[in-house]
Amino acid sequence: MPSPATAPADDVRFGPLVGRRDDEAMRAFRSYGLGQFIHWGLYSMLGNEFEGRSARGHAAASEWIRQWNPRTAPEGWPRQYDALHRSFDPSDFDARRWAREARQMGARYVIFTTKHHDGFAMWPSAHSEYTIAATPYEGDIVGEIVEAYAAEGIDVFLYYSVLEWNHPDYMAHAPRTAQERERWERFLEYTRAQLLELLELYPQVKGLWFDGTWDASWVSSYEFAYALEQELRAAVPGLIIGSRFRADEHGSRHVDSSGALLGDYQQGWERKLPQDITVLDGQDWDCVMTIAPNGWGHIRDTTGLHLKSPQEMIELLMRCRSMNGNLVVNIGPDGEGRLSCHEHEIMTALGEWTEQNAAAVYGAGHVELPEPRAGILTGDGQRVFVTVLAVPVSGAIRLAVPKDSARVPVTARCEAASSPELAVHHRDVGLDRDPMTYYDVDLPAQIPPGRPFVVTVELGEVGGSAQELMAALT
Ligand code: FHN
Repeated sequence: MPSPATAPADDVRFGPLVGRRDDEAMRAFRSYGLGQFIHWGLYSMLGNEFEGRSARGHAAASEWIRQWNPRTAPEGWPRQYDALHRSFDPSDFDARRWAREARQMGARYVIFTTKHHDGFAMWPSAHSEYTIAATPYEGDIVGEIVEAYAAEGIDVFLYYSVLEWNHPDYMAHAPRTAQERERWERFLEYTRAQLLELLELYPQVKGLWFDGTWDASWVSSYEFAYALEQELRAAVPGLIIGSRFRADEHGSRHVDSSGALLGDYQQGWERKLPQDITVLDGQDWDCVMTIAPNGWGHIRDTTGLHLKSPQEMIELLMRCRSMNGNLVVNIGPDGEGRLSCHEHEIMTALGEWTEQNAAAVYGAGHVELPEPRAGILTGDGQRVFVTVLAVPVSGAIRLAVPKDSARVPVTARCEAASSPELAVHHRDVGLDRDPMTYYDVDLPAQIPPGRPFVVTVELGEVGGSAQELMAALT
């Protein structure tokens, strides 16, 4: 998110390495529309409980269960947690099935947790003993995910947490003594080695999604991180790195102290959306979203938690698109590799919806018109798409268009209706000195039940033949 600039650009030496990119990879990023986030690791085996005791309210989130408050944690915690890998053997894991379902959901990119804050590597890293290679599972989970998703045409981003709870060399504070500096240097080298290893093993990845980069130790390592970002970008040309990776020398994160974005896109939108497009300062962005209020890893017992409905997810998706962002919907498979019924329901609904309304989602973005009360606007230059969330009692949606606009609504359709053609009427109902004029689109007599639906409005020249025809009809 933008934060106030506190220094002129000249005072920032460790600011952005690249400015706003317009290469193929970033153009693809801008049109992804919908993504899938997968939080999967040892915490997935627990589902936020251990031996019948719930960690809800005692740890920040289900994937944070290792940090269970010691006052209420089970005996021997977190040692018990650190031994979970000995029985990690997901019998139902099928990367190809996940990838197929992600494609059917309409996801164009996936972000997969290679290593969360517990430090466990889901690939057989040569730089750690605490990896998938030390489990009964005989496979490389990251490798399987990368291959399966890429085969479905879904771009892969690797999530990587710098912060590690149980690494002997990790510390949250900036190193103070010579001994701490030595430990921290070792940790930095280990981080660098793992990241380069990931890119070497899986060169088809399109991006790295960093997390756990807020501690003072990492923030103060800005010079190291700056050099490492250069190395990572050189290792995979076109690699996308968001704004969570590193701070500048003044400790500013996401944007540097002069206000410039630190990375290829703004990565700060987590479980919340910008109020409106002006907040975004023209930055590329995505929003990562949980289905439960919080909790990215599997939650076995969701009793009493509000799980977002398919309708809510569709609305969030279209709000993101209306502000040129992507929505990334998180799933937290269980320790066997199974998704919950609700996750399936959300994915199926998104799939049906994005398939029917692809034009409104993928190639479309912000429209410089006031949003109608009925719903959300996206557009592609030729067309305006209204995602209708609330049907007006008038039975029509009203679009406001500047009076001097060269292109105005001429025809409209609703593919979800039994008779898709909709009438468009020019309404001269402006207020005194109103710079806008108004167009009403009659909604279908039979409103498609239970879901938001899209009305596609074709724009044409003022007074063009289509508009004259409409005028004759109305
Ligand atoms: O602490 C993590 C959390 O567990 C989760 O991975 C999210 C995903 O964006 N990131 C961190 C909090 O910002």
